[in-house]
Amino acid sequence: MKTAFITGATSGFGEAIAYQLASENYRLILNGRRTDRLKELKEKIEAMEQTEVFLLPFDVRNRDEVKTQIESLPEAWKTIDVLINNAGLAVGLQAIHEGDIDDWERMIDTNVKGLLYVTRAISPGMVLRKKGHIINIGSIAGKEVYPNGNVYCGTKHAVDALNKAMRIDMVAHGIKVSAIHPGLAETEFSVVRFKGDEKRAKSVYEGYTPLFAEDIAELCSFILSRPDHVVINDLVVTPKAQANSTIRVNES
Ligand code: NDP
Ligand code: 8X3
Repeated sequence: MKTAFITGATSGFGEAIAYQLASENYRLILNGRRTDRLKELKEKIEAMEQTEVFLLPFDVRNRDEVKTQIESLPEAWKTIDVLINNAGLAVGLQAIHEGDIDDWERMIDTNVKGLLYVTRAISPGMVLRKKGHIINIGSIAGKEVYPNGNVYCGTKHAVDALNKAMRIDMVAHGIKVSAIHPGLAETEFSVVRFKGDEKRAKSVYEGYTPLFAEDIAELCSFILSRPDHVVINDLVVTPKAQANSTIRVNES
């Protein structure tokens, strides 16, 4: 039975990936900051599937906490086969001269530094075992930039670069590295971006069918289920109504 470690499993993609991989008999180590949600998820998954869930709540921005929490995993949970670097967020949507620097720090600390801290703690074990698969959740915002997306796009371009860099560093150790770059997907992403403004968040997904978290979970499953000799490097996925970061049509 393989073990997958998922960051940001309390909602959206991370939660859907947890259900998907549980249904495929992975044992799961689930991370996020909201422990109540993690506990609920563990109960639901263990009731539905023949698998085990270990909860490891921490804030990926806290360098010391990331290291000590991952080091504290019981022996039976230390062999991590799959790391899904998913925790991330956008905060704010403002022109560069009007942006809130605290928002910028949150995005950079979570999306870039947090992903690095977790990868630094988990990848040495994969290298030792010469086995493992890292999936980085990037974004279409890591492939293109769009008005007022400045710093979020910057962080996701960094994830794109790190995904390529990790694959170069890991190839000699037999570890696969893949990325999924989704376009517009209805999760809690926009509620977080617009700081709890549910109405504004909902309006982002009106007039067309967006991606759903389950779509991304299925892609994860596809990437992980390729034969050993095959690596999906990079996967960009949008809703049918979206051509790129700036062109999106209404569907009637
Ligand atoms: P959600 O807001 O639904 O989920 C984000 C998850 O990240 C939550 O579980 C949250 O958990 C976790 N998280 C955020 N900050 C931290 C932190 N500091 N430490 C630990 N966990 C954290 O959004 P999505 O599911 O949509 O987002 C998942 C990833 O997908 C992100 O990297 C996002 O940038 C990316 N993405 C999203 C797209 C979209 O349109 N939805 C499109 C492209 C990419 P908690 O708050 O409990 O800590
Ligand atoms: C989320 C997709 O287009 O809102 O990464 O940046 S987008």
